[in-house]
Amino acid sequence: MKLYGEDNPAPNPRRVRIFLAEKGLTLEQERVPLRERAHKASAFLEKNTLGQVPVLELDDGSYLSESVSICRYLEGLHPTPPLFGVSPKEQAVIDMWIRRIELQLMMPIAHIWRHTHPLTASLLTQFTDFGESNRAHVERAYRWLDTELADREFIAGDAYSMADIIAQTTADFGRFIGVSVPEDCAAVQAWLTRVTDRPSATA
Ligand SMILES: N[C@@H](CCC(=O)N[C@@H](CS)C(=O)NCC(=O)O)C(=O)O
Repeated sequence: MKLYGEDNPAPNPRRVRIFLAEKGLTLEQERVPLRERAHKASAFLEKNTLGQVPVLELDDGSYLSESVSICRYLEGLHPTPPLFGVSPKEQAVIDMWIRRIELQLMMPIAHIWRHTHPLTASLLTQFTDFGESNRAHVERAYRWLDTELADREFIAGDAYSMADIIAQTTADFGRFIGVSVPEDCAAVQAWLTRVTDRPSATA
């Protein structure tokens, strides 16, 4: 197997690297430099027609994209420690939180990135008012998450899971583009410190 990705701050390839670190796994890796548009070259589009990283090349020569799907596949091969839950309820709750973080937090942060940031200005027509309007969505999402995290250690419950990886990579990317967790969201700040203290956070 071989993992195609990009260095930080790209959040989606980092999800898989943190997952691998939590599992104690290593994979052959190849960098796809996004600034050089290597992800849109025909050789890479053969691996993922969307031209996005990460992509996992399987031993049978086929390719898997979507960071969560790649991690689910690796979880199937290496179930311990479980990061997608074990019981049907644990699995559903973690899945719910992955979707909630992606839709409530990652999406507005992505809109701010795409529609206001100088690094993406040449890639699309930016609607800066729309981009800016998403700052309020991010703040609302963090305040909601703060109430959710008031009485538990991790995003989906008492155990660290893939939902924490999604939220951590999202929060760190948000900070990179200048959208940080509000200072007074104490529970989110404490959770972020907890996940940042894990050795996997350096991935
Ligand atoms: N839903 C995909 C998103 C992948 C994605 O957007 N990756 C970014 C890098 S963090 C990328 O390749 N962007 C280039 C593009 O979308 O053209 C996943 O979870 O893997």
